[in-house]
Amino acid sequence: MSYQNILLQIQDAIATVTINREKAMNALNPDVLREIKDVFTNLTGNQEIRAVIVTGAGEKAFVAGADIAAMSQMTPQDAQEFGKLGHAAMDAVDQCAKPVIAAVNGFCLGGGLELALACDFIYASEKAKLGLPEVNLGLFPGWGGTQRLARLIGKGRAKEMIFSARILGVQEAYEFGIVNKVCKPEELLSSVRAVAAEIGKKGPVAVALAKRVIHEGSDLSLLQGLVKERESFPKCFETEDLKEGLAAFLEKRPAQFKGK
Ligand code: DAK
Repeated sequence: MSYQNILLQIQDAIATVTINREKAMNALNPDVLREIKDVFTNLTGNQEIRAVIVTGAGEKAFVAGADIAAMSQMTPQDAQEFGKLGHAAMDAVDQCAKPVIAAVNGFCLGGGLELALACDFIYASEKAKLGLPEVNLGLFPGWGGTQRLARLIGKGRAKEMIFSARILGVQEAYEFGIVNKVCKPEELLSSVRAVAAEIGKKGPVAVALAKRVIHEGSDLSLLQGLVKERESFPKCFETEDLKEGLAAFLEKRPAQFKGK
């Protein structure tokens, strides 16, 4: 699939996916969602990639939400399809076997915050503004926002944000635990690349298994989650990477992981 609305750049085993509709604040229409789903499905199986960054084109917006102009033309059936497509795109990000980091460079609203929440964690520019203002338009967050935000920051804060449509400055988003790190605008991408590169040096199979177990466990009781952890852990011992990691430690040299 060739992409019209996203840019895919791969450098030093890190893929950067840029939502590229700057004139519409990178708003998500059905075509963008299809492309996000496709690119993440492909990246998940790409052995060369160690981490993925998601960001928005231009200086103003990460993604300012679902495309409001497109939604204004939709019938209820169209909206149902749009809902399914949005879930499929966010799930492809969420379930990508690679670590996925959102570099939030500006407005991150509605479906844009839902996209960032589907990533593993968020770094944001000092200029970023984050919120779920859908109720201003007479709808509510329908691409995972009600679920992922409440799981991340707790029901009380998520309800306040969603019911009031209040848009947070980046410092408050950091204090709420939505954003892991606040960066100067000009340092955002280099900070995200640095953490992606650091993660990229680790055992890829171990990182992917840790991601999967964290995801599976967050829907379970602690005891059930510990069972998942126990079941997955021996898979590390089936990898060449584990032998390499242990040998490298004992030989006092950096490990060279192959992802198998
Ligand atoms: N959609 C389409 N175009 C948008 C847009 C959006 N979400 N946000 C901005 N734009 C466009 C503007 O219309 C404008 O286009 P032109 O007039 O130049 O053609 C251009 O981007 C620049 O925007 P502004 O002129 O408004 O720029 P400002 O700096 O003055 O304001 C702003 C920036 C981000 C504060 C403002 O644009 C704004 O409030 N945008 C809307 C933010 C918003 O309400 N976002 C939530 C959208 S609703 C579903 C599940 C989920 C969803 C939908 C369905 N189903 C299950 C079916 C999700 C819904 C949402 O995300």
